[in-house]
Amino acid sequence: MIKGKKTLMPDALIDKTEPSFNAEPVLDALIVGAGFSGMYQLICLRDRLGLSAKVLEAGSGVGGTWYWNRYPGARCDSESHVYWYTFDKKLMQDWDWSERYPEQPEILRYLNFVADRYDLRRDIRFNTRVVRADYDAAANLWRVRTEAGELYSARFLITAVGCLSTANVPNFPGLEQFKGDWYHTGQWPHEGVDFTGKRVGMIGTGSTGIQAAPVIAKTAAHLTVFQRTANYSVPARNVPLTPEFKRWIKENAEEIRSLTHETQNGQSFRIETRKALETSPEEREKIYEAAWERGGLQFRAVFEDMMSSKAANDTAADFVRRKIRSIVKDQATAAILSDIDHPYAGKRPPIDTDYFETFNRPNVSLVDVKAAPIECITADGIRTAAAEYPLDIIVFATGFDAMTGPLMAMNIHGRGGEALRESWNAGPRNYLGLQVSGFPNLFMITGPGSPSVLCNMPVAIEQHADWITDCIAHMRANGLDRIEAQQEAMDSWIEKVNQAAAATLLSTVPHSWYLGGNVPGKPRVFMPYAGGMANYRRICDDVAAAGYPGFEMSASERVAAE
Ligand code: N01
Repeated sequence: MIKGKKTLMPDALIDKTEPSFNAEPVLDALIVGAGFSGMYQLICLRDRLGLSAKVLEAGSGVGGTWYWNRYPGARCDSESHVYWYTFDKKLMQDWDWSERYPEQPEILRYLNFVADRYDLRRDIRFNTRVVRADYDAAANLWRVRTEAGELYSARFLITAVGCLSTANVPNFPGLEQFKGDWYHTGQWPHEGVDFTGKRVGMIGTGSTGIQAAPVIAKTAAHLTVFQRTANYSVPARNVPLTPEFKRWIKENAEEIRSLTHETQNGQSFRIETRKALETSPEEREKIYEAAWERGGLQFRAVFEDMMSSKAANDTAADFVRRKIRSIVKDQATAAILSDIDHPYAGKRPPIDTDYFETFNRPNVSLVDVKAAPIECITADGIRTAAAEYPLDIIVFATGFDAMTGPLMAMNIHGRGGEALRESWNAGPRNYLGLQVSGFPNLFMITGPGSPSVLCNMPVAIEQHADWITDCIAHMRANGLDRIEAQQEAMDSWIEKVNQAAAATLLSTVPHSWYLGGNVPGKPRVFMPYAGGMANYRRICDDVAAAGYPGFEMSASERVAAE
């Protein structure tokens, strides 16, 4: 590795000849990101295939999402018994979750446990942010540069950068003059934030804000929630796991794993086959009530037509709105919270612990910034079109430049210097979510064009990392070292992605981050593949079994001569 380069060179000055990049041996694979996906991809490539592989990670530890998102109340919305790796039976037997939904510190402990167990840290370079990646066609290598100016060369470049890792801090005028402290939930300080006695303003009521508000309200002198789009939420009903349930998980780990491979959302519950519109209003009410009591993401699975028929969805939406109005005592606040403009689960549905109940506390108030938008941040707080709110702390629960943001931040350039940013300027395009034409030997884990965020993430991650591993193994077995998605395959896959989105209500919500609606100027394109994880797995398996049609594989001269 070349050390000591603290500044980045202008492109024209970069020596792209192999020797200057080769102070460290050329790697078989370079993986970017040490969260769930990068860690597993390292295990696959290094330990399963015996390749030279390294991971570059911007953080100082493993964990990805769970390393960065340390905000109060951060907890996974998937249940713990499906939110883990399943590639190693023994690993599943050796780890115990403590609660129905694992909390951020526990997930981080789990990922550190995995890193220790498989001795991953020796091949992860921490505090290392990738700032540019170029495909060098002559050498058939990826040349990767870090913020510190280090250079890496690798045959395969694999992005494991997560979908929700580029913080979206809205460009409100005046933030720099705010005298208090401000934080984005996705870049939370490791030492935590003490809200005791403080006037806190929180902007954003997505899954994050809905988790954070009840916890912040417990210690803050006052919490003001700034809501732009009202949101649904269903109780999580988190509980400690009983010894019996823990035993049940161990005894049924394999069956649970199989089930998560069969379902379209990678969860261990199936979507019911009954239809809301064919169920009597009384029966429907009972079903919703039972799902509300049970809590969690299953609420969305109680009727088959909930996500495809607006009329069916209206019955769920109406039920949740009535619940909000029955929980929140102040009717003006209840009206703002329940004035929801999109179908239930049309945006990622949050689940919560006492979110709506929090608005009954005397130290919590709600501000409708749809009615009176935020105009600026002042030295003392937040000013909307209607009033100024004095604050000591502002929490931005304002989400992420989702899915494409982390990839764009890597500044990737493919064959002929083509920038990914340019090639995706009208929205992401790829084949199977895995590869982009013009970017040979670049694989993306759970990026756009794959089920990704519409699926329980560890299930989607293991499927992608396994597929990429099998693909590279196939290439090596056949003396091939170059793979690139073909343009026609990409075009027809994107058509399928669009068709799948159009068949659901997911694509009807203009402000959803699924289609970039939360970031000003971002192309409005529905990004994940909504055709279901089990279907997607079958499609990917079929492609592999048929010898990878849609991908062009070849041997560079060096490999051909070997
Ligand atoms: O972000 P979001 P998030 N002025 O984009 C508002 C995952 N996750 O961090 O809807 C005022 O959903 C914005 O308003 P609007 C999960 O996949 C998982 O909450 O754009 N408000 C919205 O209310 C989730 O979906 C878990 O009108 C502004 C909020 O900020 C994803 O992460 C837990 C604004 C952003 O909501 C992202 O969730 C938490 C502005 N200028 C999150 N800009 C677990 O499973 C934005 N907003 C544990």
